Amino acid sequence: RSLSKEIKTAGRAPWYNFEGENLPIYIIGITGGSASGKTTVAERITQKLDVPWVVLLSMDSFYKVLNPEQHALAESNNYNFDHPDSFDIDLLIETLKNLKKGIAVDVPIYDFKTHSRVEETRHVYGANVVVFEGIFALYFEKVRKLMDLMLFIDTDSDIRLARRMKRDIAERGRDIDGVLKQYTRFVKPSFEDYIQPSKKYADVIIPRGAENTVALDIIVTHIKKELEEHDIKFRSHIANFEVDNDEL
Ligand code: UZR
Ligand code: MG
Repeated sequence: RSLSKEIKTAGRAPWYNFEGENLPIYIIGITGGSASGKTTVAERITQKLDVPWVVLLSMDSFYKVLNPEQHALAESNNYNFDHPDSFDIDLLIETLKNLKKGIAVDVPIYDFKTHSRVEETRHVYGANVVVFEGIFALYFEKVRKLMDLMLFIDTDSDIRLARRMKRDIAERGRDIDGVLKQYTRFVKPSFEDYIQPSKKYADVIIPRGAENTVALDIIVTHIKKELEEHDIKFRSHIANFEVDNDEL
């Protein structure tokens, strides 16, 4: 009897074992300053991992819905989107905890134009690996406790500002003055007060970001090794199960 056949006939998703217990789900947290390359690194890791169920989660999905007053502030670039309080951390923790247990989740889709959640959600069935990226991915202790691997992307602030400028002007309809104002008022202080200090929790610090292919290779090799160890535990569990069955 092949293992994969058993899983199929058992009619369960592969992140459960035969006793219906959850297999360990591996959660990777990626942080770094704005425009450091978090999203790109998360995508590269996802591509290179080559396991069936990898889910990419962005902290952007967990922005709080703004009330009319905050909405007005946001319209005039006076709302601080770079503060830990602007995220719905309870929902984030609930989502990560459910994924960790192999339970399907509905991830909100945030619309930056209306500063609210659109009606549809992104239904995520479950995963073997979750890659979670965001400016405060390593900031909250309760979130860190759910992580199996924590990465900090260390990209120079001049490079980050240049990228942020390009991105915000090209994709977010901002102008130079607006970007610089937001950067000095919110983005830079947030990096210094909250993001940079979260570096101390990282298992690995990646200089430069996605262009650092050596770092990415080393990290992916490590994750694959960890996953294999999980898998070996899984297989030996199945082996014991079969021996018990034969004895009956
Ligand atoms: P990263 N942000 C936007 O401005 N618009 C969006 O649609 C999504 C995000 C900004 C957000 C924060 N603040 O500074 C930054 N604002 O993106 C974090 N306003 O995202 O880590 O990708 O730079
Ligand atoms: Mg991003």
